Amino acid sequence: MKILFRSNRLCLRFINKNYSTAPKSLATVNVNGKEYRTDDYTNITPKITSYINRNLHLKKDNPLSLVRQRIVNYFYGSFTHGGNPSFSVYDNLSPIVTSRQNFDDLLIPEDHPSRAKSDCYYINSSTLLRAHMTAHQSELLRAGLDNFLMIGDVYRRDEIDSTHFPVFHQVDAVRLQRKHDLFENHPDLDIFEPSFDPWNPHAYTNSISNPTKQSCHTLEATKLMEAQLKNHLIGMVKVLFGDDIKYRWVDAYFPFTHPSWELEIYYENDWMEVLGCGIMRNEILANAGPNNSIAYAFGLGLERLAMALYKIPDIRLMWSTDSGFLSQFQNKDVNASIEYKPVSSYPQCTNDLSFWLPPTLTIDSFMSNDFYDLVRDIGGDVVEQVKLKDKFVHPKTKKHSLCYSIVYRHLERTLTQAEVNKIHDEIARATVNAFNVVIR
Ligand code: FA5
Ligand code: MG
Repeated sequence: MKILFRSNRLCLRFINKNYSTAPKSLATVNVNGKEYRTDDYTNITPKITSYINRNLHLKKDNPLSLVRQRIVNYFYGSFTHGGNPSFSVYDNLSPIVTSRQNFDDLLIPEDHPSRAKSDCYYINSSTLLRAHMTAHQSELLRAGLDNFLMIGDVYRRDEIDSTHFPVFHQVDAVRLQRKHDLFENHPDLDIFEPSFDPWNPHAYTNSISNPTKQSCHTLEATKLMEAQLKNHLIGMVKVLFGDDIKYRWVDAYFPFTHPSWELEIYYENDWMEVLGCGIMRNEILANAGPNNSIAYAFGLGLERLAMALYKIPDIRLMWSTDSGFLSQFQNKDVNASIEYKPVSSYPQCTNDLSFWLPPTLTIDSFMSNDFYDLVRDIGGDVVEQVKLKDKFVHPKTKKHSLCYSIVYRHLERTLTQAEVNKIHDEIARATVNAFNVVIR
């Protein structure tokens, strides 16, 4: 899943039955040393639980940590207040959050596809592994903060390839301004339209039907915030990649910002989305406390930036504990230019898996993310990619069939065909058990 909050995500996924690798018979599950009750939402797997506390973003020699430090330095250096950095940094917040934090506080509608079991790792219906760092925005605003960065690991059920992993890292930020900060030299200008009373925000229905601004905000405040937001982010990208970096802004949609944009950079002959951002919905600020203010927010992916910056070809390498990988980032100045050199490239091994779906399932209703989780649980990190190779409906029996290619490759040694076959057979057996399919 590349885009969590685009409005055009298919809702079709909702109607399907979910496969979960979690042991259903248990009434509780232990996550990070704490027992949680399970229910029909529980789909967190032991494999996923094992990533909690790895904290790659804080490990000294990990490329993610180098990029994190450069971003933090940029924000510390660019914004000071009386000589002190005006941004505070939270990089140690627990990834276990409530659905209120991850969704409700951010105005994400009840039926929004990003809440689906097929997209998130739920501990139970009210608790999940955060799917984005924005989950902490409201609690930090409630605590009285106005300029802050939230950095950590996020969890999403997703496809498998060189740029997707179910655990990745985000830097999220909020920068809040009051009238006297924003319009220091223009006391005649205001944040809010005269029809909106910031001291009584709930008496007003804030509309986002105008693409340029929220109805409660003035055009001047929105445009000034947009200019600051874009300048700050382009400044950051230039500090990382140099002044010549090619970039473009794309209009976007997030339930918690309006207007919203995504920033893409040109990398390896293609545009790559690196962050989402926008002007925070005023309802979120009003609910969390700081009225009479306007804020921008953004969220970026550390892996994408690290891959582009250090020319790291595969996202799984970030998790490597191999000294051949880590030594390339060891004892380096955070600003050093580093180009990753593959330690060695081991051969791939591709095995196909074809099966007939049971009469209750069709090609469209088969939950591919459930299948990907199963493959990952059994194959572990030697699974480099799973791709749908073929779909077929039998003309007579009308039975549906799918064929997936599973690409196996170890990052640190050569896999033998016998080893791969053993894993592949296990995946086939588990697929039969989980989905009631018949192997072709
Ligand atoms: C979000 O997660 C929003 N919370 C970002 C945001 C915050 C918008 C605050 C507005 C205000 P999105 O799903 O697009 O949005 O992810 C943000 C970034 O995370 C992406 O631009 C990308 O850099 C990174 N990202 C998303 N999915 C993956 C993935 N599967 N693997 C690696 N990086 C990813
Ligand atoms: Mg996106």
